[in-house]
Amino acid sequence: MESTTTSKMQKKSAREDRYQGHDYYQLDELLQEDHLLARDAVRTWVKQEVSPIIEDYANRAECPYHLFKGLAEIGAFGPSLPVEYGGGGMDEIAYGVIMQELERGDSGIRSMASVQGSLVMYPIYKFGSEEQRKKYLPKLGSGEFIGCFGLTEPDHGSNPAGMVTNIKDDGDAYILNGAKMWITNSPVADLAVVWARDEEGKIRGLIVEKGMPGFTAPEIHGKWSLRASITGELVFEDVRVPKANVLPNVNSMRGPLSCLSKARYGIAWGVIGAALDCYDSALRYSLEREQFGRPIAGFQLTQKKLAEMITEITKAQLLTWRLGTLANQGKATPGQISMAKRNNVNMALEIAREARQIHGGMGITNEYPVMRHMMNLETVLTYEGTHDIHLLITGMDVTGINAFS
Ligand code: TGC
Ligand code: FAD
Repeated sequence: MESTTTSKMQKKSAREDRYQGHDYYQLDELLQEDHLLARDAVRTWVKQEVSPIIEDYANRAECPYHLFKGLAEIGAFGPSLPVEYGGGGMDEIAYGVIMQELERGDSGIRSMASVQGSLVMYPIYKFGSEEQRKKYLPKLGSGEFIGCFGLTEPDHGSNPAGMVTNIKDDGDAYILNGAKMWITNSPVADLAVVWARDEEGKIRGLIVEKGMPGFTAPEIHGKWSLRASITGELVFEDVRVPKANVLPNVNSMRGPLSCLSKARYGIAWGVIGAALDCYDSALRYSLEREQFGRPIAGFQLTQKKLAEMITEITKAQLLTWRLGTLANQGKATPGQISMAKRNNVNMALEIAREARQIHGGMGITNEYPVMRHMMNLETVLTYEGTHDIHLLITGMDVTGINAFS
């Protein structure tokens, strides 16, 4: 027989989402009306579509990819790409606040949007031919097609330039061989933007479509993190990819790395959402939970945690707002983006851990969002360049010396 506690917790897993946002430094005054409108629309959508189901999907390690269409409708795919190419025609700060609200719901939901917009639509827009743009971008922007991005390989993660996936010329096509690992959305994707080495050793980008003979995308199981996001491999065994599917305007690592810059920028904003959700939950819980005859929020040690959380969130918000302003002017450097990604993900992870402590034993349950955010953020700390790789990027930027190899 099901215990009362279990059934109560399962019912409560579709918890009420009481999040209202926190703006300690009145940073909303730095945002334009269209940013606030976009932010509030996505916040409402997350409350309606994500919060009621996310604990359940994460618990079952299942991806709610029925949300793809809704994400498209709220303009989450390529918010800063031109409208005629399936984007939202907004600026980089709008892109940032949208990612923040999505990741407030779940890092995996933000991942869906990051991959589709910044890692699939962006390279096709930036490096593709006009025919490729017209063929793929509207369908990706509307959520009719799901895309994925294949850079990481089993033996080349932090060092993607070492990739061994390769193409060989075969008349009107290339023959693609190799494998990619840890690819978000690959098992459900209609197409993959794949990076491979050509016979001259140059890095080329290809659009590989589902159903091409020799192409498979098996799912990776057993993740304790990003459980509501689907991850897989990409396996290529003599796949014949028409030359029309090769991105014509890129032939070096600058191509995939510039896509990463776009996505890392979105993550720097996104994780503030996860941090805010943890802070929000911890603040509310600490005011409601009593021990020793008073709310635990009244103890100095709890206040230290909460005060430090909102301080770090505010610093991260200021960092991303400035980064967004630079990005709008076309001046944000890869080094600045690395600094923001590294700082903000670490900040969010630390806040999730502190928030978990404030919730005591309840903090490990799915009645509160903190443990899910905490587990998700372990992935976010690693993908799109690990915490240490971003430190080395900053180190190289300030010293001029490469400490990678
Ligand atoms: P390096 O020699 O430094 O640079 C090669 C060329 O690229 C340029 N460049 C960049 N351009 C734009 N944005 C960036 N971030 C750039 N970084 C470098 C650079 O100026 C140069 O241009 P040119 O014209 O002189 O050729 O390249 P390297 O191969 O030595 O790279 C070094 C390193 C370690 C920084 C790089 O490999 C790296 O960032 N490694 C981390 C790997 C990584 O982040 N992988 C992410 C995979 S995708 C993913 O995780 C998706 S998760 C999605 C989700 O679910 O949200
Ligand atoms: P490694 O590179 O093997 O690193 C292991 C450890 O060694 C790390 O701590 C790292 O910091 C450290 N290290 C490595 N080199 C150095 C060095 N020079 N100096 C000091 N320390 C070093 N990739 C994609 O292409 N597309 C995707 O959609 C995608 N989605 C992902 C989704 C998930 C859930 C996960 C977990 C990963 C995803 N990735 C994706 C891959 C991700 O980008 C890589 O996991 C990441 O770049 C690290 O590579 P690795 O796992 O091979 O670790």
